[in-house]
Amino acid sequence: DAGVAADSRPATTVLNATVLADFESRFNHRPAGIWSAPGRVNLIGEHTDYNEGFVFPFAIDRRTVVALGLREDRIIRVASSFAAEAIEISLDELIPENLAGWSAYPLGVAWALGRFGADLGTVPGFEAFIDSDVPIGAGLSSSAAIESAVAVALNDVWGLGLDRSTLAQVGRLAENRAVGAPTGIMDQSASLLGKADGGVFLDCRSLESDVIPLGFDAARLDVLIIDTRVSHAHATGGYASRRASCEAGAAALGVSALRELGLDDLPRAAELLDDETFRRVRHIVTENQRVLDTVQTLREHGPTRIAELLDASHVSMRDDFEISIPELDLAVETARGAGALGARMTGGGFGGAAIALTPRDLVPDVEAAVAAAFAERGFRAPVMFVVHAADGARREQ
Ligand code: GAF
Repeated sequence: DAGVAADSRPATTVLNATVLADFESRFNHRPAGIWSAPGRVNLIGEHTDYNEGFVFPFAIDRRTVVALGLREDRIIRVASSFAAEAIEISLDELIPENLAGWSAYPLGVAWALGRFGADLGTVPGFEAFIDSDVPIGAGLSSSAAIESAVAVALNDVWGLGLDRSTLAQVGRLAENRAVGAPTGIMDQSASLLGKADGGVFLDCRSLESDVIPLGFDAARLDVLIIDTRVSHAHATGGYASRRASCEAGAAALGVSALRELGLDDLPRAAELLDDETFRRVRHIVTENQRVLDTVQTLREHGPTRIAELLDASHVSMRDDFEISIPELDLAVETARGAGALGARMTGGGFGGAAIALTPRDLVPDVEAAVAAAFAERGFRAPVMFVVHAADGARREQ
């Protein structure tokens, strides 16, 4: 597979070995085990999760790995390959206000488990070492991968018996309260519920989910990631303001969440709302419909036919929700011009990556065309690689 061969990321087995060695040299004993969780890419359904709508992401073959062992006291120590210093905190001091930086992700999960049944007054402390090959800041949910890996690890060693859907809520609570990003439930759900070659069709209101076979391999299609390397920050700015617009639109239209609106409601919304709020609402309503149409099309006609829905999703994010940037628009347009069947920005927006559903043989052509177009416009060179749908969080050893 040309796309994968060009990609020099270490396999999870390599990550497992290095994380084990790093844990042992940092903490001087063997961990209780090693757990991992993948990043995700969203195929379609953007900003619909916190509107209680539908999403259709898949877990990718890039993973975060955590080696973790229990202590006999109340101390937690976390270390990682992305920071020199280990962070230490007592379980007695574990509140969101005390957490900051990268360690807010793993420590936030430990705190959030306390809200979902763990008795933080009696559980033992632990040590953890984290490593990852999920690119950071590319919109591939490196943060949800950390949260999900730590959530499954602590669920095991603390003997909590929580199911995957609950662990996704734990990760989301950590992200919202400890990290301070007002995100929805999609990323953690994809990381925990994903399956090889399957997309996670999730109803973000009921939290019911279904894994739908993607069939990309049989159709000789690849999902090419085009990472613009323009970094995005969910905790501030545009993401929160889009969320606020959706809430204002729902309130003005008398519904508890935009999920309750269908295409038929748009004429009334156009009359009642200002132009900008209306366009925000229209994106959510049409995007929810596109998720449903994508799943149905996939089931009835296979993956080639979903391409036009991906294109329509990008136009809606560019023009109505206004979360795209020139680099993402260029990536999408160039990929389509060079043979991708459909393309869209993916994730929260304002930076990050686009995806291009591309016939496998044309992946090199699309990569070359996008690289040339970025150079011509004077944009920073993008990073491109193919991803495959992979299994969700699991115990490795
Ligand atoms: C980010 C958030 F974390 C998700 O919850 C989701 O809202 C997404 O942006 C946009 O679809 O990844």
